[in-house]
Amino acid sequence: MTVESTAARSAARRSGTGGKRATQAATGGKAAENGGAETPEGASAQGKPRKSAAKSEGKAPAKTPAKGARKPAAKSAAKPAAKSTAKAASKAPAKSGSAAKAPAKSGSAAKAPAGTAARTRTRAAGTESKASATAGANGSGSAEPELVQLLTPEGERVTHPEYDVDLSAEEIQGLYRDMVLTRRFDAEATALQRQGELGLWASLLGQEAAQIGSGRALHPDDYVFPTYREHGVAWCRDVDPTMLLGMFRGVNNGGWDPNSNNFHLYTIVIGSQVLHATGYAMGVAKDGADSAVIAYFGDGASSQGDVAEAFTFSAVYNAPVVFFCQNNQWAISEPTERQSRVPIYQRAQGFGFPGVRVDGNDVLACLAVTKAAVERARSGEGPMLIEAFTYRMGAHTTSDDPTRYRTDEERAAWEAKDPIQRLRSYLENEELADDAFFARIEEESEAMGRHVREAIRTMPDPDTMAIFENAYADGHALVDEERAQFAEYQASFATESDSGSAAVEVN
Ligand SMILES: Cc1ncc(C[n+]2csc(CCOP(=O)(O)OP(=O)(O)O)c2C)c(N)n1
Ligand SMILES: [Mg+2]
Repeated sequence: MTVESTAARSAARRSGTGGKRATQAATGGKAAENGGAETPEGASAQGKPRKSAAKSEGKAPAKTPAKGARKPAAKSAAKPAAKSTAKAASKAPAKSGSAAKAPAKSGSAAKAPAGTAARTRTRAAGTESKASATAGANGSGSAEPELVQLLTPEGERVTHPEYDVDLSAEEIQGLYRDMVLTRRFDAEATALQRQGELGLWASLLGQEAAQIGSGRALHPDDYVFPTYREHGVAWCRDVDPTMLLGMFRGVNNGGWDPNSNNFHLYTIVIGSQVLHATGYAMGVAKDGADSAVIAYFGDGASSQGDVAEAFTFSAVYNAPVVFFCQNNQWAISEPTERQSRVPIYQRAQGFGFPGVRVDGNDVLACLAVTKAAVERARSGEGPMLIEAFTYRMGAHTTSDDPTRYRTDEERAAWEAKDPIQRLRSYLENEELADDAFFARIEEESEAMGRHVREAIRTMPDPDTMAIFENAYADGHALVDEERAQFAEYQASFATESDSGSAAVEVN
């Protein structure tokens, strides 16, 4: 496990900005305070229209705008008259200092291969600059690949030669609404865990764009295989958010019927759902159906044998499956550098299908790339790997303490690339949404919070004997024995008043 020194941690904490701005963006109310903030490095790497675009191997249908061109605002929609007052704030000068000065000290650097220390520093400063990434973890001396991006961290619309989306203002507003409500649901669930209402929660904070962008690219008849963090994708599949809480409260084994929304149950066994998705996709192909399958997994899961097997089978059988890897930079306390010597998306090449890295904090880019990948799968062109380059802003789960292994500077650098604030800046700058819209979303977000709290507190406890159900389809002698033992144990708690004798009344 990577544990940095106490001194480095306190230095980092002193100069960090903490999680305040992300929370503000979540509620929409003060989100403008976060607008446009970016580290100098981030600004130079990502903050201007692209001169060149990532050369992805995924040959998706291109709408081919002029290379590097600034994109005109979204297509027709009733433009709100009033400019949001947040606009000025969103042009605030970059708040940067701490990230640049951050002591990029990590206990792992000393033990890591030569390239790793340089890369860790690069990441801690929040830059994806080519120069510093050259000595990257892959050790090959090749430059860090660019991301497919359609919206810069400052909220400026840019183009890409291979991927694009053409959305109305209402559709873009819809993506914003999805992300804000998902974040609010997630924040509520985290709070409920802290109040003892849930046993555990795995937050998606920071990964909203990756999940909403990819989730909204799917058709109803496509099938989704999630991990345990895909709350935003579940939202896109119309799974009742409160259903997601049951398993984390320990009152059911999943909570929803996967076939109602084509959204499989959450999977905790890392990477296993990627194989399930591949098998399912092979079945779809055998049926001659024209739907696609998408498997979500993390950077850590990419090291699992299951994922490699899934890649092999999907390639050989040309299965209609999209592998959507959310590289949130950490697998609990292990950084991505410990998972792969090459960028994750490049692994696809060795298996014989295309891979592409997309800015996972850019909802438009995630939508465009996933749309292209599922179309490709549907039309019989086989699998594709998407690496959504993003960041887990919170802890791995509520049982984790990320201050043990990562710096506040790293988190702050990613906070400046917040997916919700970025889209808000775009909506405001292009006058695609007015104050009334943001106020409505804020109200809806509050209502969502109330609904979730109410739902969890009134969620019925299961019959404790139900734990023995569904272990074997036809029953099993050992389970029968354990059931009997447990029933006896439960009965031992019966009070005298339960049995109706010698009850003593106390006034
Ligand atoms: C097969 C298996 N091994 C180990 C674990 C313990 N574990 C739970 S989450 C996790 C890290 C997963 O990281 P990543 O795939 O990057 O997903 P993230 O949590 O970052 O979304 C591990 C090792 C597990 N659940 N299953
Ligand atoms: Mg991860």
